[in-house]
Formats: sequence, C-alpha cells, structure tokens
Amino acid sequence: MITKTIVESASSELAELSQVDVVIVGAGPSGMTAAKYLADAGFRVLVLERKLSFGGGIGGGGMLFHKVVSLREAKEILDDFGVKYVERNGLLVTDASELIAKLASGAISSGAKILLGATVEDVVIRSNPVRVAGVVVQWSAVQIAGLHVDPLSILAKAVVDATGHDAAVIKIVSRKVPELGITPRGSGPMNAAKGEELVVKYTGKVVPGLYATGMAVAELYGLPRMGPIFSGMLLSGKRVAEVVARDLGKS
Ligand code: 48F
Repeated sequence: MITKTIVESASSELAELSQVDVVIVGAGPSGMTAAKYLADAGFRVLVLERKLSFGGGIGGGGMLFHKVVSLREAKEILDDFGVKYVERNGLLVTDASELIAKLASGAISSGAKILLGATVEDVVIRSNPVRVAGVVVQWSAVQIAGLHVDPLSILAKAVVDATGHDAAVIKIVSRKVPELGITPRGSGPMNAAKGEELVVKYTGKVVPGLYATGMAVAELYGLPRMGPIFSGMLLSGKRVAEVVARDLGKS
C-alpha cells in the first residue's frame, strides 16, 4: 500500500507538472524568492533542484559561519517571508538555517512546487521564432550514476535560470542554440557593493522564453561577485518575478 500510494500520488502530480507557466531551475535564494512572488501572482510554478535539499549557497554562508547578512533594501522581502533579523553595523543579520527554511516554506505556501533531486540537463526549443519552451530533466541519481536513461521534458512559458555560479541553463542554450547569441562571460572579481547593485539591474530576460536571476546573471554578464551578502539574490529573485509576470501578462 505504501508503494502504491507514493507511485499513484507522484505520477498523477508529475503528469500535471509536465506543462506549467514557469519553471525555475535551482532552489537557492534567488530561485525560491522568485517562486513565491510568481506563485502569489497566480502562476503555476515548478522549481527543479538538483540536490536533495534546498537553499543553494545560503547554508555555506560566509566561510561556514551560520549568520548571513543583507542590505536594508531587502527588508520587505525578509518580512514577506517572515524571516527574523537583527540590525548590526547597518546590515540585517539572519540565521542561515532560518533563511533557507522560510524561503522554501514561503514559496511552497504560496503554491510553488519544489522537486528535489531533479537535474536540468537540456532545454526544449521551439522555432518561428526561436525560443526556449521548456527544460529536459533527469533524476540527479541517474546522472551521478552515469546510467543511460532517457529524460523527461517539461514545457513552460518561461524558464528561469537560478542555478547560481553554474549558470547551467544559460550555458546549455549558449552551446546548443548558437543562433540565440548568448555568450556567458563568467563572473568578475569581488566588489560587494557594485555586485549587489548590478545583479539586480541586469536581472531579467536573456532570450525569448529564458530569464536569469541571482549569480547566473553575474556569470552571464561578467558582473562582480559579492561574497556572503544575500540581499542582491533576494532582490534579483523578486525582480525576475516582476519581469516574468509582466511578460506573461500579469503584474
Ligand atoms: O548557488 P545558489 O545559491 O544560486 P543563487 O540563488 O545564489 C547565489 C548565492 O548562494 C551565493 C552568492 C550570494 O552572494 O554568491 O553563491 O544565485 O543556488 C543555485 C541552486 O541551483 C542548483 C544548485 O544545486 C543550487 O541549489 N542547480 C545548479 N545546477 C542545476 C541546479 C541544474 N542543472 N538543475 C537543477 N538545479
């Protein structure tokens, strides 16, 4: 009965999730922030995360210290997710574990689905005009084992690369669809203030159907890395949600 219940529940839900409004690749800070705001705006949102846990780089914080910091500009987002913070030296200080838990909880409570252990290894492309129309997903366990198992695809009106320094989706599109003209530059050297500002400014549409948020934006445009400060990731996640919502016809 246990197996029957799991298989029945999962397969009926996976069938529904084979076509959604927005696929977000990566359950780090930018991806989970984007997921909540898009779900709040009424979109069907699926987050695909390669690991068996969410949070991305938050858990590692700054050299494994358990506190992470944000600029005051991210206060409203922390409040929206119910994350507690104290102010110190002009920065908002939160516990890394609380930030991870509440970003995920906020996204899920707003209606986003997060699938763990699912690696995006390719994209679906449609022509006339050429656009990204979905992602190809493989169970991470199959990929790690190096087994030859055909993957499944998920169609979406918008795909958001929230894979951090990997910029995984951007790199796939750059390599496989050269006519879309994407050339990721790799992130630049550390400059926290500039990096925080520019990552939000450059967040948005990359090519038709594909959007970037978080450190994937820095990797694409060669923006400075900013180290263990997370406001840029949260603000970038909110920003990409606004851009996608506008492009898909809700704001
Ligand atoms: O790296 P990550 O936390 O990305 P982010 O939201 O935030 C970056 C910060 O953590 C930090 C920083 C802040 O100042 O510099 O680096 O931009 O989260 C990315 C998530 O994407 C997953 C990965 O496991 C991580 O949880 N991921 C990466 N590639 C894939 C993927 C893939 N191909 N398929 C699915 N998930």
